[in-house]
Amino acid sequence: AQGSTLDRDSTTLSRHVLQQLQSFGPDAQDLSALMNRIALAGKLIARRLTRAGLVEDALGFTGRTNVQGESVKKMDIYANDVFISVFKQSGLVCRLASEEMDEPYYIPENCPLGRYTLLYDPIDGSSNVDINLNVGSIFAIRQQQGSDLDQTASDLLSSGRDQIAAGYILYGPSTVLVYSIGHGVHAFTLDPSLGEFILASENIQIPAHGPNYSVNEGNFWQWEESLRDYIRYVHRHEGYSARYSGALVGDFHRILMQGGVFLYPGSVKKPEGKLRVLYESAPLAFLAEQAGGRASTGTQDILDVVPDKLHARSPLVIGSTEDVSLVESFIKEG
Ligand code: AHM
Ligand code: MG
Repeated sequence: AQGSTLDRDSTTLSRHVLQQLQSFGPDAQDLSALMNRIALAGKLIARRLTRAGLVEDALGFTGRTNVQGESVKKMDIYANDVFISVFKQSGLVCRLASEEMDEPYYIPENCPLGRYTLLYDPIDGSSNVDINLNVGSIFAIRQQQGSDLDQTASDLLSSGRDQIAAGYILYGPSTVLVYSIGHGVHAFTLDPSLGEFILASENIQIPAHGPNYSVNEGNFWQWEESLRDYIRYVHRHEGYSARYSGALVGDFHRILMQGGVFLYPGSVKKPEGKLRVLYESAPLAFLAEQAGGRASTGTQDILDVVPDKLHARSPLVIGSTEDVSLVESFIKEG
């Protein structure tokens, strides 16, 4: 028994990525280095969050608003800078694009040779930070297309099928990193005493149907009638559980592990909804499909959406295949 515990503890994230890549791909060294850097970012952010109530300048707002007009929190900026900092001198990433930056950030010493772009939401669900509830970071890796010498980053406006890796870090009671490089979805738990992410579940499959439905029903009267009909359907049928934390990563993690559906639909006034395609919806859609689930705008697969700008939004319906299809069937009829 001791042997198997040791074997499990020895399956670290970096070993896992290397094993995957030995069997599946040529860019092994690069992707393994990228994942190690992302893991380091996760550890740094987790450490800061754990102490947020104790250290000065960790909680509350900066007084600034971001490109989307949202108030920026100190933790948003800290986490945004962590990702930039861990990729400096990596030689791999020339550009980073995030929710907190109007334009992509170029790391001059990595350009133009750095072949990858990191897209990320440094702290997703940041309204949870000040009340000590779970938040997450979302990331996607894309291969840079062309030289982008004029720094327009126009090659990023392409579909989610161009992602080569995606994942998230969930800062909950424990810190969990979930990733896919296109060969299944795997979850790791941070062992703080080792400072390593240790394999927790391999090849996760979303059940075809699940009990959870996760949506901000406070928006009920702002939705199209067809969507309200779906909610009415849920209310009239047994077996559903409402679960909504206000942090997408946590809500999606529940759906990934237990099945069901998460929705952030458009409203009559904001048909695009709230969530951003490139660094929120598309990375999670990549994971959902890799886990045998689905992600849709309601009328189209999220991975087929081609954003028209860096911070473009789209409605999101994600989770178990049967539950996503049910939502789509209401939208189609409406
Ligand atoms: P954020 O990245 O600015 O925190 O916004 C995204 C978050 C998601 O985590 C969450 O699902 C959603 O916004 C909650 O929005 P609402 O409060 O409108 O329900
Ligand atoms: Mg977000």
